[in-house]
Amino acid sequence: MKKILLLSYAALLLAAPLPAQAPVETAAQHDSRMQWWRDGKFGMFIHYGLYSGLAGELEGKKYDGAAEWIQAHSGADFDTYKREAMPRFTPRSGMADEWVSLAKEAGCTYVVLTSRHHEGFNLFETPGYDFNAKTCNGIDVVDEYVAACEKYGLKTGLYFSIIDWNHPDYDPTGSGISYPKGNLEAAARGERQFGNHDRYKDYLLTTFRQLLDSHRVDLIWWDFSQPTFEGDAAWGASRLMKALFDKYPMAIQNNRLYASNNLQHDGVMQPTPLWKGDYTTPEHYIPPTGIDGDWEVCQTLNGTWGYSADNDRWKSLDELIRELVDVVSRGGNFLLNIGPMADGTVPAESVRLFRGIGAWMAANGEAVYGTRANPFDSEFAWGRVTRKGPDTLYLFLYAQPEGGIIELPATFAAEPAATRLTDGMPLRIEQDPTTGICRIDVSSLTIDSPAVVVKLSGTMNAAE
Ligand code: FHN
Repeated sequence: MKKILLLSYAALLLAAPLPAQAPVETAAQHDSRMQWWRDGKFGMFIHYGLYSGLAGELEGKKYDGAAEWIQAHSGADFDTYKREAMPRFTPRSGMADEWVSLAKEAGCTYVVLTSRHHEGFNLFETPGYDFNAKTCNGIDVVDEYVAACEKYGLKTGLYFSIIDWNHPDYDPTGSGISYPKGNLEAAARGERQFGNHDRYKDYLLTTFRQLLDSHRVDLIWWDFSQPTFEGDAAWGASRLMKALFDKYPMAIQNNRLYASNNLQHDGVMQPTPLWKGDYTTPEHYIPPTGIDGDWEVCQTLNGTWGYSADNDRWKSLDELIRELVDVVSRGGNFLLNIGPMADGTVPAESVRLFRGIGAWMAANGEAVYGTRANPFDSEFAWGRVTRKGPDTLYLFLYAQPEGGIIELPATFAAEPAATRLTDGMPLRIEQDPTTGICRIDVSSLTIDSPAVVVKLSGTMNAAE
């Protein structure tokens, strides 16, 4: 595979002066590389960094909203931020095992940990740059995390912030992204420099290579770009992508080395062209009709990615399970976040919710893993649909349909069978070839979970 990719790179470079972007591969090679991710469906996102110790409070002032943005929201300069945050950040050996074990229990098939967030603090050893957890706290958090993913058999994802509010060469002026006011003022006083953004891009590539050389990854979650600040001009995107695929040709990457409407909360999001990344990343938003191509919704449990001590706006278990089903039935993946505390402890409510999802997934995961989107033209008032191969549908009942009868605009080559997924209880089903309607009597089912699943086995005839 790697030889094919490298030859493809060579062909690309010879054929056009364009920088090498994402892998040049056939559709079949792309499908093979994406297979585990497309089938895996459900991942855990982990936001852990210096901000976790601050927990939404800095210099005695509380900041609502995204706790991992507290330096930008407070305007603290680098020295103030380090002075306040470092003593409160107390990573504990063994915490990563707890995170990944919880992900496994919840039914996640992959995990994505912030290896570095916008504060620029690396959770892995970065020789030549001391602002990292190994130097400061004696623990390479990413080392322990990758080992835990291996131990529990989950795919290893790493989030890699390309934004860096504290690196001396990072130049925020091109990005228009919120930047710690204190650092701008320090630069005005000549106490810090930026503007040599090319040197920052070199640092970014060096640091990314250090990450890859010491840790095996299956997925990179870049974050994030703006229309005015993206790609090679902002980050040296081609070099970063090449570094990834030279080392791990089967790895997967998201689309955020380039700007995209990830934060859009209405309408139809644009799919990602493959040279910009492998999938689109709607955030805190479930596209009502999905997105063409591969896509993944990232979502929090309570509105903030990093740990916030005062935030108790937790979602309900039912709400989260239905979000998972909504996403998967529309053809997407669901990446659900935890924000561990200062020492890596997972907040009790996060543990409860993930375990609750795990209990539902243990009984119904067959209807999620390895499935593809609802094959029908629209959704149904009673719930959602997924499809597995040519001859299996899964119907997720959020509520009883009118009259206790599900009507599907489908007929089947032979007599189909319908059963309750959890125990195989048979349900009455009939199809009417003249009307093209299949009816399933679900009146006997009690809707005693966020989604009760009916398995429909039969080879669907092509839609008339
Ligand atoms: O700025 C980050 C934010 O802190 C968080 O990491 C999210 C997760 O998708 N990404 C960026 C906002 O889009």
